[in-house]
Amino acid sequence: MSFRGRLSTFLVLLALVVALAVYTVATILLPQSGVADFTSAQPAGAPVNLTVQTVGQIGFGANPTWVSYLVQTPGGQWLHDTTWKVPAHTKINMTVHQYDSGSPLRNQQWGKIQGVDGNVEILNGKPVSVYDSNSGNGVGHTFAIPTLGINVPLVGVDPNATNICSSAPCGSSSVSNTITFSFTTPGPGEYPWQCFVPCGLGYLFGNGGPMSNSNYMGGFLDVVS
Ligand SMILES: [Cu+2]
Repeated sequence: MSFRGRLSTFLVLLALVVALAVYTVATILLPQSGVADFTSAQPAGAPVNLTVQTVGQIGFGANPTWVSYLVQTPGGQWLHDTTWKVPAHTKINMTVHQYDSGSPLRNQQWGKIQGVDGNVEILNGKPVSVYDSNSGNGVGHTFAIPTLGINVPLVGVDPNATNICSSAPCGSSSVSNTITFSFTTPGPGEYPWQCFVPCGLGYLFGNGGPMSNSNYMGGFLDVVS
């Protein structure tokens, strides 16, 4: 084989190795984008466990400094995806791991837990029906589904903690608050959900960037029969 032939063979093989390495890193180490499908996660009619996390900066992708939600698939993988497919007329037991710091709410109404079972959230093991965001660490984000009347404030972590997560997916080594609540899905349809805290730092009134692009601070509950 000529030198040029060997060189081109070498370059093709090198490209394959590089592509394989990039693919491996992308598929194993980084959260995937895809469909978070909970329709067959549990037996039909059984409650669905839906676990998400909210992070102060996602740490990867096109906008690594943006705040974001991530969702955990039934298989345990974290996805950067805010459209969640769930069965109709089914209880959803939702867990939010909140890793971001907070601030007082612009509208104290968002501190009231509404539209979920008992109108309470369980914040680190304690039931809360109204959170006073002028106290403690304030509120980092909210989880709201306006068409279902759901509003849940996600309390902020200590901004002075030394172990604030700076890159998702965040884990138990980072400071967090755990918020759980339950609600029952209605009939089939697309139900938009969003955060109401203007958390798009650096954008006009905090409502640009992650607040006005999909897959960060808003998404859809894709309810199917
Ligand atoms: Cu937010």
